[in-house]
Amino acid sequence: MSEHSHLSTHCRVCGARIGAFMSFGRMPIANGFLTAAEIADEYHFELAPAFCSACSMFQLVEQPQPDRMFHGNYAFYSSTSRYMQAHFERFAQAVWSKFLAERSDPFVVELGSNDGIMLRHFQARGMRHLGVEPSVNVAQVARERGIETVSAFFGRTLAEDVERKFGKADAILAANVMCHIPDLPGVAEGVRRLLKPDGVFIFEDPYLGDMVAKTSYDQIYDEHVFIFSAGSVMRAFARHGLDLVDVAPQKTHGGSMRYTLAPKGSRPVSAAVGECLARERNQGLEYPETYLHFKQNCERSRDRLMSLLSSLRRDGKRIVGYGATSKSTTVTNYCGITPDHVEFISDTTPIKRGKLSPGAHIPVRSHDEFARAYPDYALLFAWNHADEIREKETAFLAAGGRWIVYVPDVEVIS
Ligand code: DWN
Ligand code: ZN
Repeated sequence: MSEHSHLSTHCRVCGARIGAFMSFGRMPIANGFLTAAEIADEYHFELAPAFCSACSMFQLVEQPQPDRMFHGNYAFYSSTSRYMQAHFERFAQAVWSKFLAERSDPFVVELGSNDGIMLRHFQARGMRHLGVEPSVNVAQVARERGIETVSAFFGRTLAEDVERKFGKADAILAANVMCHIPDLPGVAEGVRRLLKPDGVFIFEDPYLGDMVAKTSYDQIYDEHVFIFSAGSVMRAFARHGLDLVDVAPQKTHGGSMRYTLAPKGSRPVSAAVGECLARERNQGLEYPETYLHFKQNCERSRDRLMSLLSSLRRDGKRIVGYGATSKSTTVTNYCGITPDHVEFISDTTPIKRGKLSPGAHIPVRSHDEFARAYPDYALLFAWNHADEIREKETAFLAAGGRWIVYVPDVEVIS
């Protein structure tokens, strides 16, 4: 903890003192795509993770103010991936059949409902539903689809408002949202108040076990103030009268975990919870030394990636990035990737195109530009969508193109 001891604070969950075990350096907002004129005012903060040895919560020491990250120009629209659309349809179906089908007039709330990718399946059943989404542009897309959405940050006060207006919820859902909210105790309290005594709270987020096993350090960026494990989730919510009753690993976002919580004592705890906790102990997720090892793995990954990119460029090869992901902001800025290494990043999201990537200032261009003159190498920043992307990019391979990946290892694949 020594070299970053100036970066210390208190655990957001249990209040114990925590210190950063490493720093990724000064970082911009991960989704802060910008124009050349905006470079001079680009905001930076120090991206440094810490592990709380008291409650085992993995968290950022410093996080920018939420309204710097989630606002009227939030650049990530959930529905950009076909796989994710299918995933959320399955998620909604599973919640419906397991918890809601037998109930009369159930009410479901989703925190961070984005463009309505999951709630639309409840709306299609004519169910009472409410999305809570602070980024007004994506919330507007949901509303246009007829999905009832409020643009606000969820917490105790909003939970009370929702309860007054709609009554208590049978299910509260959240996908890739809980790990974004610094006031986890406030949200847990809001959830406990809004949930019916026999209700369930189900959320999923990138999983610490996968991140450590795969050295996928690019899950660490401003928005992800926490990276959860079953152990840390169980302890954090027990403080607010919620039991962790089930866990289920997910393939999404490079390895996620779905957690099911319920008011204390209201449901049996599945065997999967105990098994997962045992796996986490074996993996060392509860021990601070694990994170010193993780730090060394990050440094090794960075050095290998940079030596590969530099040597390819020395040989005159063209390299283009694929997917201007939030994750890529950590990779480009931590590793020192510049427009000299990566000519541009191809991305299908209209709001990102024509802009520069945060910090590294690599131009973001349309997929058409990628396809117009295939580069020699594509650096797969959207590695979590690898199956979907490789399936549709067969022409790139046929033209002699190669993929560069860095999770779990730095590799060239064809
Ligand atoms: O937690 C979060 C996760 C769920 O989503 C948020 N904080 C923000 C976001 O993270 P991300 O930006 O790393 O997510 P993705 O899904 O890895 O981003 C994929 C990017 O790649 C998008 O900008 C769309 C783009 N893309 C593309 O250009 N062609 C994606 C696919 C599948 C493609 O074929
Ligand atoms: Zn703690």
